[in-house]
Amino acid sequence: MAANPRNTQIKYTKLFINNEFVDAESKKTFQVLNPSTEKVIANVAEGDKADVDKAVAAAEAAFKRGSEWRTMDASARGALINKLADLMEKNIDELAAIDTLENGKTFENAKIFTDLSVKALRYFAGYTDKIHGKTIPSDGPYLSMTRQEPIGVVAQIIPWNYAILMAAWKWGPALAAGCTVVLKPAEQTPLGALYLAALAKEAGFPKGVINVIPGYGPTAGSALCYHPSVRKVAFTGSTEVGHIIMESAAKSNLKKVSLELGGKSPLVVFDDANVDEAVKIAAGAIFGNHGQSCCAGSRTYVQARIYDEFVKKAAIAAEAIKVGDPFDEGVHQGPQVDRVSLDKILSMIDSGKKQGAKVVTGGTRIGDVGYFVRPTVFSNVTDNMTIATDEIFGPVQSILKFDTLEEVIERANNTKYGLAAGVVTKNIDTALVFAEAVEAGSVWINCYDEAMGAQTPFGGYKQSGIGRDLGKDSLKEYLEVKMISIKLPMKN
Ligand code: TXE
Repeated sequence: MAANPRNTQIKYTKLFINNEFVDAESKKTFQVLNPSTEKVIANVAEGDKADVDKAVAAAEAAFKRGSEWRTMDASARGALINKLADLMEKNIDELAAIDTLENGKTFENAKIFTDLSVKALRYFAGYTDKIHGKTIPSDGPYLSMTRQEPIGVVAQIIPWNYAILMAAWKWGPALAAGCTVVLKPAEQTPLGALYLAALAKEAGFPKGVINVIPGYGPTAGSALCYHPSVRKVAFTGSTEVGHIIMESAAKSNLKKVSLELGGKSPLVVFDDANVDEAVKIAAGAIFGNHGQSCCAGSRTYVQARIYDEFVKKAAIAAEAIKVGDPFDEGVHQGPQVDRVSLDKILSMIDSGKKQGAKVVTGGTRIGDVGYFVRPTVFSNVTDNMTIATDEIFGPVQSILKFDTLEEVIERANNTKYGLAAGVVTKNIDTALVFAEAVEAGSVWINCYDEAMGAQTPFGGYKQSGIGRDLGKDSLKEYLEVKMISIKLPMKN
């Protein structure tokens, strides 16, 4: 690890197949940029169909009956996952520096999320020898039981916003279940996953159990989704690509699909709340990770009586966010991940202005090098404005006004998404009625985005997804249930 984390050397830039770093068959590479400087950090091997075929073949061989992985004791599998977690912990600064270099999140946050990744792996390591079936009272003289078996070769396609955390969220349950994996990291952030692959090799995972293929979605990603030997695809990313992934699964081998997609999550502030506290929760909900969070609280509903005060204080909170070099101490917000994202955010801000919302603060890019956006607060937002319906994925808070609980429940649910929601109130009845009525996979009361540890399931209703990451619920995404019945001489 370099003394200055900005100078961290990039060691791994090739595809990881069968425990070896190899060039792409095509020998093609693509550039990974530092979003703070727009300079090239590394040229990375660009995987495509031929490489996916190799990686899937390696994962298939590793999953074959009698292989080292299949015959390994479940507890030993847990020990291996824990060993990987140990190595991540040992290299936490270097991993976090890579995350900051390629993604732009603050170094401080990158360390927090790497630590959460370690914890996620440890959580699933503990499950390896606790995955078991049932005995069932069938009719007749039979003993019936179930086995929970690994589904097989799994493709995992992840985004760039929490590159290391997403890899850990996906690997943890898949490896605990006994699957083998081919991971395709996002094209913006392949370096963290490649570093993790090197650590997995060092930990002692048998060859072929973990493979990493950097590359683009429509090429490498699509090849994985159409591959006839892939039994399951786990995806985190946009709702648009979620549709494409289901279609590929349907058109190929009906592989299982789990999807964690976009959101437009409501955070509802009632007028009995402490306004300062509510402003803080709402700012954290939308500005955390530069707004690049699928569960960001991107529709802030505030009850009419406290609306003006809330807006004023929200602007002050946004202005207090220090934007700058993500390696600098005290900086809260680095750059957005790439030019495409920057342009999308700026055009959404523009649409907000054109459709009649009021910019209370921010609304512009900062500087002309790096993809920095001033934390932005819109007031006078109405439900049909694009900034209230579409995912912005940037540091843009949209504040809407409401009057009653019934009204806000209906408006909160009036979206194709259903990932998360929050409510701030001192009234337990209000909080629980809202929490039950809102169509969302996660609901936070008097907090937001908290307790996102390995223990709690995470995923969406409606077009925010299918299935769950984390928690015990995520394991079943990687398991098949086999029923075995044995004829007995008599009914006991
Ligand atoms: O997502 P994509 P992008 C949302 C957010 C963001 C928008 C676009 O609103 O502004 O999506 O971001 C791979 N077959 N979220 O373009 O394209 C791709 O290579 C198979 C929400 O980054 O969905 C990458 O690895 N794979 C989200 C991954 O999908 C394909 C996080 C995500 O990229 C593919 C990110 C294809 N045809 C963006 N096309 C969240 N839920 O957190 C792309 N990919």
